[in-house]
Amino acid sequence: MPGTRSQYKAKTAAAKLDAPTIEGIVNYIKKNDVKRIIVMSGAGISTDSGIPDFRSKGTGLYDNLQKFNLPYAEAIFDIDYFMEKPEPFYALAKELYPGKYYPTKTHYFIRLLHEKGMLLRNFTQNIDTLERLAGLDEDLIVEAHGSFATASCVECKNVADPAQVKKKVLKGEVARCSSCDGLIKPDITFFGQNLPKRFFKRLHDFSEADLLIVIGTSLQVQPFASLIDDVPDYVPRLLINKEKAGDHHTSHSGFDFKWKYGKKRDALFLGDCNEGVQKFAELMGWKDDLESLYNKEHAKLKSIWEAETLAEKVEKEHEAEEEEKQIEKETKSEDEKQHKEIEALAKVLEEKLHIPSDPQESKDRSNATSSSK
Ligand code: CNA
Repeated sequence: MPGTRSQYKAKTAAAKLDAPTIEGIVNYIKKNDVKRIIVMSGAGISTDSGIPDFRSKGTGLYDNLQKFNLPYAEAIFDIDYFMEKPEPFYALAKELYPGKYYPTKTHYFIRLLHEKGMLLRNFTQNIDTLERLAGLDEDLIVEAHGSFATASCVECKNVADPAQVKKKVLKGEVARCSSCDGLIKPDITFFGQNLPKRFFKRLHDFSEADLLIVIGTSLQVQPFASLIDDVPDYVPRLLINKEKAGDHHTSHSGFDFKWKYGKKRDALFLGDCNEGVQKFAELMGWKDDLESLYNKEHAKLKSIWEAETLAEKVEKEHEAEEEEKQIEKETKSEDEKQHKEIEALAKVLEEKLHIPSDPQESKDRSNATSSSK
């Protein structure tokens, strides 16, 4: 049921920020019963874990694709190009594959929002699965561009065994379908492909949000970028990013950081996202919560990965030992075989040349031969 005009006006008045900053947003949260925050995130929240983003000058993937000899940078994520030449994507996938990257403070900040009962949903463009790794429930995440978590055949759509795909990717080899030999592709959305069904199913979340936080994205990929306009007009929006994005000077609607039209609902933190969320947490009185959640979970993951690395090392050593034993066994049986062959040959020669196998007999025979002369 839509509300009345006065309700709408009341909401609009309440939503006005007293400053276009994180402080302004935190004051708004404290004054209002904010419980349905949507976080829209992008590659910028994972750069601190070591995964490059697309567009950062110098460090972004698009500035570092020369080795793949692509016709244009985006081709590496283009479905038509992939069908023709999957190798560059697979080479890149090896570098980006989940498993050795830790979630950042920003990922844990999103989880903290949930633990504080304030997160409605995290719409992420990221494919690195770090939100899951940070312990956020799957139900709270919308992976708008898919992820590396699953993979399927581009021809017959059969779901591939994730362990097999991982093995192939880490070896830098192209995975093929076991039933039709078609190309296997991790279920990340390429240019030219539809977004996952779940993305469209959850779009109505935006009309229920009471705050939008956009972190670490250049807001250049559609339709994701225009979701910032899907929250109601009275809902405040905060961008935390190293550069301005989604500014209404560069797109039709978008953010209005200058408050030129008096909406007073957009706020900006220009800088590193981990610093931004730390400031946010501090102003909310959650500084220690964020710190301890990050430290605890980071240490937990570290010990799991160290144990896994150790187990892999032991397994590899065991495999190497087994291989060595096998080679030794084969060499031994080869030696025995040769020995037997030599013995058999010697026997044939003895018989042909009438050489006695007993050396004494040979001596006797030679003595006999010389005395008879
Ligand atoms: P993008 O276009 O590369 O933009 C990233 C934005 O983040 C830029 O505006 C940067 O200035 C900003 N940024 C980078 N580091 C930080 C930081 N530490 N603190 C604050 N801001 C920072 O990436 P988008 O996410 O906007 O583009 C969408 C693409 C990127 C999606 O299709 C993703 O699949 C794709 N992508 C994902 C990953 C990943 O999963 N980690 C990595 C690379 C690309």
